[in-house]
Amino acid sequence: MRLPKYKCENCGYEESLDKNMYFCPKCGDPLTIVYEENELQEAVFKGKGVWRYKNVLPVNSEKPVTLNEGGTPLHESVKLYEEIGVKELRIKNEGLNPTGSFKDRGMTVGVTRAVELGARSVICASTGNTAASLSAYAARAGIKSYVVVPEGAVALGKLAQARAAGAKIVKVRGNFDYALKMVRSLAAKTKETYLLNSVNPFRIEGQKTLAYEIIEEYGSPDWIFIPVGNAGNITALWKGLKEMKSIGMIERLPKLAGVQAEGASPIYRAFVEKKEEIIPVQNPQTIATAIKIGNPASWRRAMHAVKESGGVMLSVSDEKILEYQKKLSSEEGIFVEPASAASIAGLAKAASQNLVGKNDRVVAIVTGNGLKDPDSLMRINAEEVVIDADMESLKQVING
Ligand code: AN7
Repeated sequence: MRLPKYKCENCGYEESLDKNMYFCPKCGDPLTIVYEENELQEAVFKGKGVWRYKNVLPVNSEKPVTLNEGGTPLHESVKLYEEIGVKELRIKNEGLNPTGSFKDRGMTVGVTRAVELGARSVICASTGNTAASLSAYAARAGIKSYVVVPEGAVALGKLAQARAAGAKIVKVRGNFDYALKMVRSLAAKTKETYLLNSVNPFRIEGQKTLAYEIIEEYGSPDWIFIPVGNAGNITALWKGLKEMKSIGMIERLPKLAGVQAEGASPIYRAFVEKKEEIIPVQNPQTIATAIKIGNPASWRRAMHAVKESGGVMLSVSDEKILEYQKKLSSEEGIFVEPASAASIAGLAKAASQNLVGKNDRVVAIVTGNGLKDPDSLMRINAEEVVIDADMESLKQVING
């Protein structure tokens, strides 16, 4: 069996996985890990979660750094599917991963690679969830983690997780894009620390198992809707789907819809304006702090995925994000953070524009747990009363 290797999907450069690399030395794009067709076709899946797909993951360790990530539920929509107007809607609940977001799928593989390389520390820039995930896996591996975050722009739950895990938290006076630029330059200049943003191809490999799980459980839907920030997850989703096709698990690939928040939507803009390059948003703004990203590192791969699938990029307002965050809870019982609700808000928009039809079977990815960022919910109208501590008052409430 031939081993997987690095490949640059932009310019075709190839290199052995023995080297520690993140970016193409020729064109600077993030590298991808590719397999020979027969490596994929001969793969056997057993067990549960991310490591069920061990045969198509690029690490050999018998003892991966794991918290039993993956294997998340694909909930059947009981109400929203009808309200939105599609035949079926399944909601893949990535907020039920060990640290509460999809990042864990990538971190179990990424931190296992870091340990294989003998790294003594790991680092990431983050809007919060990457930091929460990396610090937990680093703690488990017994190595130091550094998380570089935009000061004042990370949800409380995520910061609490990183604090508890013992990460060194570096707060930058600037947004996520500056933080990522800084850790990228650091990783290029030093071998001391291992970079675990989604520009790291091992992260993408772990995250592609999202696609494997959906296909094994549900087959190929007509559409998959996914929130987009730095564009790593949509890249991973498309890679996983294409691998499933080459294995012969599906005949037809779904269309992808990548959903950005209106105030942080450079890929969406390039898509609708049919531009070859994105124009980074200098000062991104959205209540969905997880996807408050103006210069997505993997934009080119995201754009390619969406176009190749025959899908679309969409943008949704903060108002719609909050509306569908509430609806996901009150109509489906699924509590997600604002960025996650972008996928459902995007689906509702696509259906209202007849991009998605009444006969379509749709999967929407919700990426992070609502407990991460409860602040946004404290601003909405909810059924809340304060009563005196006596039975009469309680009876009055119950009886109207
Ligand atoms: C809940 O944690 O970028 O398009 O630094 O936390 O792969 O970036 C988080 C991203 C969607 C977007 N939903 O995924 C970070 C970070 C949630 C997220 C995204 C993020 P990508």
